Amino acid sequence: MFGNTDLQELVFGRLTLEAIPFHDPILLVTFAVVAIGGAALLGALTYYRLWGYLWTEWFTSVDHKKIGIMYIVLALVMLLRGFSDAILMRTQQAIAFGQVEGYLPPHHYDQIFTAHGVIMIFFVAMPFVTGLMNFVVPLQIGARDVAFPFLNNFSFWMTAAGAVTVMISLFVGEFARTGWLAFPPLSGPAYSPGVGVDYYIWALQIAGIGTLLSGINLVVTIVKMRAPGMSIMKMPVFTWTSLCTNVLIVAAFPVLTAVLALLSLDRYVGTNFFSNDLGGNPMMYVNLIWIWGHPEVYILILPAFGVFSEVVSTFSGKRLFGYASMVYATVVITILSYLVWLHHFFTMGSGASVNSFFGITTMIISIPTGAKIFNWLFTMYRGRVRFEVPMLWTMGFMVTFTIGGMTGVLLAVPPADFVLHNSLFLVAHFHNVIIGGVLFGMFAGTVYWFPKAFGFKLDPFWGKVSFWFWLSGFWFAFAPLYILGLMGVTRRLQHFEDPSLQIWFVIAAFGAFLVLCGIVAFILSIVFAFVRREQLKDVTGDPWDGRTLEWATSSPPPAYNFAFTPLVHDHDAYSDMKARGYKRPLDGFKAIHMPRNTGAGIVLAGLSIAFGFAMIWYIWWLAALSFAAILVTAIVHSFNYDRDFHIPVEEVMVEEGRRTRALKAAGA
Ligand SMILES: [Cu+2]
Repeated sequence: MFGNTDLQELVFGRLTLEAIPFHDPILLVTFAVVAIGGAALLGALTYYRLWGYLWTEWFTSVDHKKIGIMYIVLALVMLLRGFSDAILMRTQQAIAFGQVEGYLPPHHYDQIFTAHGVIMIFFVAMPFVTGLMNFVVPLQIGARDVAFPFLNNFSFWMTAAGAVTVMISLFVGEFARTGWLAFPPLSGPAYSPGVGVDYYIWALQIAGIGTLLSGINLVVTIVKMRAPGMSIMKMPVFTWTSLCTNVLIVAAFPVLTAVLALLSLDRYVGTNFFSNDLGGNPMMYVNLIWIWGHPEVYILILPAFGVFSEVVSTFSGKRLFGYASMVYATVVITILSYLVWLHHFFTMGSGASVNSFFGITTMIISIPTGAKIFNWLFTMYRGRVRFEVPMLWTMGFMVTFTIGGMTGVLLAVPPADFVLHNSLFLVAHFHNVIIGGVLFGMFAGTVYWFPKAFGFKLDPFWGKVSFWFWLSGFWFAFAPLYILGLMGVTRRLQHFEDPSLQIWFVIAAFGAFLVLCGIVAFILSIVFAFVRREQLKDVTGDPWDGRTLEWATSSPPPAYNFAFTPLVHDHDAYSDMKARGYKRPLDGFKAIHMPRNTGAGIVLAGLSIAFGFAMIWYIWWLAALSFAAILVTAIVHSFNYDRDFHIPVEEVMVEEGRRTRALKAAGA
């Protein structure tokens, strides 16, 4: 079969049996676990005849609520992968001192920190944020769905396809060893001739299409599909932060696509955009990728800020303090986030004037951010604060993120950054703001809106356990890194000589173990929610005494969200409706126009994986074939006119009647 090298190359490109890591015990064990777990899952789905249900009700669904839930499931699954990489790194750094080499050789360790960063940002934080926005925004603005339902389904599957491409690199070939931003010339063909960087490029390009399209989708939805009366200064704060986030996605992600395309040209056709010679300029790559990279961190944190605004005002039982200043702060942060990117490489040598400019703009960002913190505190002031689980995550955020923000301002001082650049202090800082900010925000939002999505709350006991393990685990894991960074310890080291440092890495490893307990407890809070759903059930549709429009619907909301498009008078639309004595309509229903589910999204994403894999391994016939199939599928779908239907008025009446009766029975 592999006798004739030309034929072999023609058919399999550079893919050979050597690509399968039979020699690596860690990967063999991982493969065995994934294979057995996967087989068990597939077997159970087949045995319980769930494929049909999954295909028609979920995989092909164009319902923003279901797509939102699928994004969050993807984020939680990838969190397990991304966190197992973290545990591998923490244990290696806790033991690899002096004569002890540890169990991860350098080339494997480099892949792990690269994959960890890529997965946590692109396949955990991004799907988490996009999932929450997808589920909540149309409900908050009184819309039936997003502007482009099919595009929404396709965007989700392209994100999932990117995640699958990264996972394939675990068992076929290798992943990049360059760090999560793949700086050239290390990521160029001269220093990374293998498939690792190509996996990186194609996984991000495929997922990037999904992200950009969902960004466009949500911007159009928020601008064009708000309920009557909801002027922009009557939009809920979560919707405002989502609007700014998606504007940043539309502005920043094309830069990532372009810079990765230029790197691909260097790798595939031998151009010299980012090489060290022949006119290439590696720092151009670093500038371009951080022109995307810094807005990216605000793409992640702004929706979390939106979650905290909703949670604080709901659980303080008060209007949000300083609504207008909250909106202005969000817009100012959005604009400034595009003017700070060079603080990621003050050490490039661009001179005092340029560094001072970027140092000052970076410090200025802390002002609108600080304004938000004070607005949340003033909202709680004299409020009847209920410390339900979402509020616990919010309190944890306020303390943790503020400290992370302060170390950020410290790093924004170029002379200080010259000392701390690429040290463990920097690693502690960005985990401080991403875990303490984005992740705590996503957990708060998930616990807050879960009863809206499923009709029952997450288990509060395990929810609280998860919070306390995460909060204590975070500080045990990263406080030592701040200290090690101040002692000059560099990031991304696989082995150490100085034994006096070891105690700090052991404490950090203990912290990672506590976070693992936090993850397990979070999963248990979901499992026990389903087990105890009768006790945790909420028929009112408003388990927290919410203030914004999504709480006016029942839980879970009907596929069409609202039988009648609501009229809005205030950004706390639902509290206002309740104050005006809002009564659910009992008649006057109409048939409702709805888009039909379609399999085109998942098929196109599947073909994109095949195309990416073929490009990575130089299997040109497969690349051409899959590309042609993508074009044909897209064209066929565009001619499929049977794309929508009407829910008959009788069905709407039955649905609304059932809900009105349930509410009455609950005394709501
Ligand atoms: Cu930055």
